[in-house]
Amino acid sequence: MSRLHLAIQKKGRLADQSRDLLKQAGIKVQDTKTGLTARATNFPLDLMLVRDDDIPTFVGDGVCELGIVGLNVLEEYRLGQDEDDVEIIARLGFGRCKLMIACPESEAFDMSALEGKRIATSYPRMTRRFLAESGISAETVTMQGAVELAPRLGIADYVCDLVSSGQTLEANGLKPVETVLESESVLVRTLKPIDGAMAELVDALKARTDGVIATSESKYIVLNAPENALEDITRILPGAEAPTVMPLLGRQGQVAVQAVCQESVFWETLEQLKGAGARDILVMPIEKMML
Ligand code: PRT
Ligand code: ZN
Repeated sequence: MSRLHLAIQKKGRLADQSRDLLKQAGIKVQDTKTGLTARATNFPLDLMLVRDDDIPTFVGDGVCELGIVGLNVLEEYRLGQDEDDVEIIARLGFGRCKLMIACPESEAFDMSALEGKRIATSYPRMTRRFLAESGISAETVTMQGAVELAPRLGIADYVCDLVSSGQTLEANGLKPVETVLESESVLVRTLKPIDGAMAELVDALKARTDGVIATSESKYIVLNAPENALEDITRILPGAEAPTVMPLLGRQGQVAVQAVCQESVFWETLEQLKGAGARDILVMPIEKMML
């Protein structure tokens, strides 16, 4: 019987969350013996545990049908290919960060300042594309790590690097000024032909991960309200289509409302619902969902 191959990061920022996603999708993974592969015991799936930079190549070559990788790594890879051999099939919402141009903290930055300057980055193709699209001619200096040190070392004037909290830039006297890419982890699939049985497994795995992503944000909400407040209440419920409305026994003009909210439900939402006339509001997590 065919088995799917999924490439994930072995160690690093995406490793735990990639494994958590599989766990939430009900897939149990055996401890690895070789350190290179790991086998799922209740789904026909083998994991390839690799460096994140190698994931697009594994998937592009068709060695793995699927991979989980940062959009930043994927885009840089794609820009180096003549033809796409990998496609994104889901955005996973973790590993969020931005690829940004940063300049010395004291500088009053303006895009034209980049003209003729040197920019240190681990993402030369994306940086060059950004510069070209902005009509700037500047030089990129490719570094594999410690990019934030480049201005202080006199290697470059600016940097183009990943930022999440911004602490690393700040500690190096730099500030982020322009966004080149907004990144998060994505599930990718090979564009190499795969046989029908394998394609079915890809769909089955994707249906499960889609369900996990949908439930992580979704909540089930139940409340009572006067019938004449229904219009307002439906408008306030975040991402809820066609809520169920039922009469309340013995309470004329009052109804119970049930809905699946596909977006986060905040305290502010509950306050607004109460303000619109809702009472006895319950918000419950959804354990599983198949769309
Ligand atoms: O060994 P391997 O090659 O697999 O791992 P790696 O060292 O290349 O990557 P890793 O584990 O650091 O990151 C994997 C992926 O996580 C990246 O490709 C991004 O998609 C994502 N990600 C999310 C980040 C960050 N946030 C991030 N903050 N990757 C790197 N950083 C760096 C950033 O460049 C800065 O230097 O972390 C530092 C701290 O960031 P601040 O802004 O919070 O200070
Ligand atoms: Zn890497």
